[in-house]
Amino acid sequence: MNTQRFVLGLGLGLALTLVLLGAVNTLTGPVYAQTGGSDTPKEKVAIDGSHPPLPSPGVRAANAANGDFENGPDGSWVEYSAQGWPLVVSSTTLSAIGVTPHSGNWAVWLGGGDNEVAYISQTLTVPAGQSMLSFWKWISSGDLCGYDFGSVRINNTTVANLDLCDSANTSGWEKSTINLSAYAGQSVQLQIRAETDGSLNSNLFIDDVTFESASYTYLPLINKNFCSEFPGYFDDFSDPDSGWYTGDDVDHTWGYVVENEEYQILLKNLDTRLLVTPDLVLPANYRVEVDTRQATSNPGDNGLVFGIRWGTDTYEGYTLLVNPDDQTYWLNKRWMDGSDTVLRNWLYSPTIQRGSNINHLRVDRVGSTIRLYINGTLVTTVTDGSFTGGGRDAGVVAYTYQVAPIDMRFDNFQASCTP
Ligand SMILES: [Ca+2]
Ligand SMILES: [Ca+2]
Ligand SMILES: [Ca+2]
Repeated sequence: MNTQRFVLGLGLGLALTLVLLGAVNTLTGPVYAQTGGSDTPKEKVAIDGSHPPLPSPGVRAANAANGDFENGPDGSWVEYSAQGWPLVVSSTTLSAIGVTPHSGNWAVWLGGGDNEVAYISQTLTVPAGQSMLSFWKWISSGDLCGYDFGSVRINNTTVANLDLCDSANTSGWEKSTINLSAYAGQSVQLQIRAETDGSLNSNLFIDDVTFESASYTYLPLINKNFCSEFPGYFDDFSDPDSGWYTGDDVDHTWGYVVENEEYQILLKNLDTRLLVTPDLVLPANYRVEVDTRQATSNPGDNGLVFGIRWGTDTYEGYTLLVNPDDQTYWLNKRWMDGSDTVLRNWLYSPTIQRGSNINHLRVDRVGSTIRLYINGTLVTTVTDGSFTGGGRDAGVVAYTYQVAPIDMRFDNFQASCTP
């Protein structure tokens, strides 16, 4: 999806049927009271289990053009060689030197001679949900370290160095991954480069340049609460270029509302829902909070997602929804296979502001404990050992409920450490 990572239409996979009076009977607190409403049992929107279509394909398709080089030298990549050599080369050329492309029949050959400066470059948008640049490299050098160099540059700033020397030889294809989340959502110039000195040859072969989800890189950080390495995240949406996804399709519109300095999820039809994240890499213990409101009188559900880990066209994590119409909240966890486990099933809380008033939602995740706060009041504490460890993502979400369209707004989205 992702955005992959960042935007996905959701399917609950469960029929969410709620009889409010039944739920109220289980409460020991205030009796359910709803002014202007009906005491007759209501149903949440029944979900038929089918997934709504994913948001527009453009959201997730922002990979490098001709990233596998299978179109040959089609101009997608600028090629520069001080020696005037072609850089996107075919397997015919490569097989002569014992190299097989990582994919297909084409790859990039940088270096291969003395006093060479060579690079391929392309202007592209770093996908906000898939800001991990990945590529396959093959280093073959006869030099000592310190003379020939490879690098990856963004806007002519080096973001990664590759030593081209004997002790760095890969003896085959090896994958590199570089975190470009600092550039998420931005149009940048990507350059992959090699420079050689006056003796002892070095080669850098490149293939399959693409972007991936940051979640693939979380493994080494599991169980490490790298709070000191997490600077915190805050967005008041005053800058419409702050990197959140924007888009529009038949069921959803998502993006900045510039005049209000808010982020919007507009759901146009029933049985639709959307979650969006800014591609966070959270520490193991964290706090996520946001201000939510429904901008029209049409009621729906809005909330937070957290503990998110993205897969290919799917994700796992928690969803907190608040319904400002009937002052209820719901917490579930969704597994990577799309199944759900409901942890709190539409419980009433008088702290939830009704109508179009702002609700401040906050989740504290500490170890296996989840605390949910609404407008500063602790409404529930959940012990659940799933989706723990560092490296997970969080964001905002909206669901339709009974009527469409609904227009949900989000502001002051914040993530911070809770050591
Ligand atoms: Ca290829
Ligand atoms: Ca050299
Ligand atoms: Ca704002």
